[in-house]
Amino acid sequence: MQMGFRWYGSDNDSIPLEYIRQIPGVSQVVGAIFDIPAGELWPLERIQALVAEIEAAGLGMDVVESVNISDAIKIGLPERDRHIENYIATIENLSKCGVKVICYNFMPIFDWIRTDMRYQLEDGSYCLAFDSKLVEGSVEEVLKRVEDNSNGYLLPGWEPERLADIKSLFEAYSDVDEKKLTDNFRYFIQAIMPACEKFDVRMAVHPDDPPRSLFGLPRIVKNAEDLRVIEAFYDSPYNGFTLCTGSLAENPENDVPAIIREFVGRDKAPFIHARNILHTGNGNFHESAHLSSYGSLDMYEVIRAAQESGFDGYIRPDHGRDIWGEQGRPGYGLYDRGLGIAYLNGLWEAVSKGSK
Ligand SMILES: [Mn+2]
Repeated sequence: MQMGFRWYGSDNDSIPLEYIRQIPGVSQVVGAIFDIPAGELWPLERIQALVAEIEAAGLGMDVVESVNISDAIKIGLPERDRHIENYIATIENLSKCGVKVICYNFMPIFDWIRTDMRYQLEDGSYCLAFDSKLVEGSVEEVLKRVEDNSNGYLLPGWEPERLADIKSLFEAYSDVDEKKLTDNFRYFIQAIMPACEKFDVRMAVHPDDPPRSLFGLPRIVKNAEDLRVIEAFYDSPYNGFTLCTGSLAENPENDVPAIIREFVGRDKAPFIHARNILHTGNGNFHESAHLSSYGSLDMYEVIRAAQESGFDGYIRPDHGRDIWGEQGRPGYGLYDRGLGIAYLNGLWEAVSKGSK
C-alpha cells in the first residue's frame, strides 16, 4: 500500500508540498494538470515539470487524478476519435514520466454533486453535505447554491466556462440514456486498452458521486453490478476501478467491504479513496471525520477487506472537513486529511499485525 494526498498544483493549492511530505506515511502526491480541456493532449514537458516539482519535495506521482473524458466521448460525437487519439498520446506521455494509474470518471456533465459546501457539524467543523430535497429544484438553482458555498475555489468538474452554457450541455446529452452511455464507455475502453497495456498505465474509473441519477442524467458506475459490466468491456488489470468508499456508501445498499473484496481480489482496483459519510435519512448524508464512530462506514472493515484481498495499490484520504480555523478548498484542506491519513495508517498496521 502506498499512501497519497491529492494536490492541485503550486498555483492552485494553498498547501505546500513540504507540508504533505511531513504527514507520516505519505509517499505519493495524486496530481493533475488542471488547465488542459478534456479531449486535448497533455504535453510531455508539462507533465515532466509537475513530476520534477513533486520529486524535488521527496514525493512521487504514480497516480493522476484525473485525465478527464470529454463530452464528445461520452455523447459519442464524431470528434471523439480525435479525443481518444489525444487520450492515448497522453497515456504514453504519462507513462514516460512514471505514472502507473489514471483515476477518471464517466459521469455526464457533473463530476460530483453536493448541495452544501460548508455544512457545519456539531463540533464547529465544516464539511460537504447532500440534501436530496435541494436537487429537486432547477439545475441553475443548485449550481448557484454550490458556487455561493465554495469559498471562491474552483471545484473540479465545475469549471464555469463549461457550466455557463448548461442548457446546451443538457441538450447535447438529451438522447444519451444508460445504454448509449454504456456503449460509448465500452468504445472508449476498447480503443485505449492496447495503449494502457503497452505503456503499463492502469485505468481506474471512479464511481458516480452520488451513485444515482440526478436531473434525469444517466449514471452507470453505481454499484457492484455496474462495475462487473464495465469489467467485461475488456477483462484486464488495466481496465479497473478507483474504489471510493464514500461515493459507494452514499447508497446504503452498497456493501463497500464486499465490493473491495470482489474487485481487489480480481486485481481490478489499483486505487482506493477512503472517506466516511453519515446517512441522515431520506437519502441525505454529510461527510464526516474518517473514524468509524463518526460515520456510517466501518473503516476497520474497509481496511481489513483491502488487506485480506491482497491490496498493494495506492490509497488516499478522500475529502476532509475544515477544522482548526482552516478555510481550504472544500473537502481538500490539510488538517483533517492529515488526521485521516494517521487513522488509516493506524488501521492498516493494526490489521496487518492482528492477522499474523
Ligand atoms: Mn472519491
